[in-house]
Amino acid sequence: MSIQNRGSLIVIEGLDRSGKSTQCQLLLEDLQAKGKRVQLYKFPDRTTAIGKKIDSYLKETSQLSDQVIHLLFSANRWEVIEDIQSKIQSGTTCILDRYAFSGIAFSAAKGLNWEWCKSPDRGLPRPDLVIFLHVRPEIAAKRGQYGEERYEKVEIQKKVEKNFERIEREYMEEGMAFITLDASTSVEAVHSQIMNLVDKIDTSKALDTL
Ligand code: Z5A
Ligand code: MG
Repeated sequence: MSIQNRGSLIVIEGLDRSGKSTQCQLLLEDLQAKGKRVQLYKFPDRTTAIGKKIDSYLKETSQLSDQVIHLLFSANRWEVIEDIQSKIQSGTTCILDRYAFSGIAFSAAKGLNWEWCKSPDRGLPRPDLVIFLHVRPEIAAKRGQYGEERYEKVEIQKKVEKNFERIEREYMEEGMAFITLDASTSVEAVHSQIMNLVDKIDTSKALDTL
């Protein structure tokens, strides 16, 4: 199959409760309604053996060192990446609900070295488009289920927000389409901005790596 027929790789990132999963689902349904082949992946994928360890860490029923949990989040991406790559090659668009950028932003917020945080995800496919949903942590904290898991505290989210700003700067300098959207508006308004960006993706180039 020629590169022109490959699917695109779209990542939705954002702070906690910024509406990532809501928007991923709407994007999936919209693309499916247009007759496209599309698959949604969520990170962390809590269904695998590694994912179950991550889930218990997030629910604070187990403790792990900062380095170990960082590597587990990365391993949780590597364990499905062959599947994602083959889907893309066969023309299926893949939507990722969080990706390596969350890994860097959260682990660096705990004080881990920036470059060390980036290194285990090097070699993963580079997205065609990253959309970062921005909501002020104080507003996100008022949304459903906030505060139930380990990182759902406004102080941590503020550090994570700063780290995402740095991530955006660094990857944009490398030419990545990393776009921040104001996600404090309505679900429909955010969705229509996402569709505008997705419509402009150019899949004529081969996917690069992170
Ligand atoms: N983490 C990490 O440390 N390292 C990594 O490598 C990765 C992740 C991949 C769990 O992630 C934690 O793992 C996360 C980062 C860390 N910790 N934190 N914080 P997760 O993705 O599994 O977390 P989650 O439990 O799914 O929450 P979430 O993804 O942050 O929520 P969301 O997907 O962004 O939001 P939502 O579920 O779509 O919506 C939340 C609520 O807001 C819901 O009631 C909606 O109806 C409502 N909502 C949505 N949109 C709107 C608008 N526009 N207006 C008003 N209300 C809205
Ligand atoms: Mg979610």
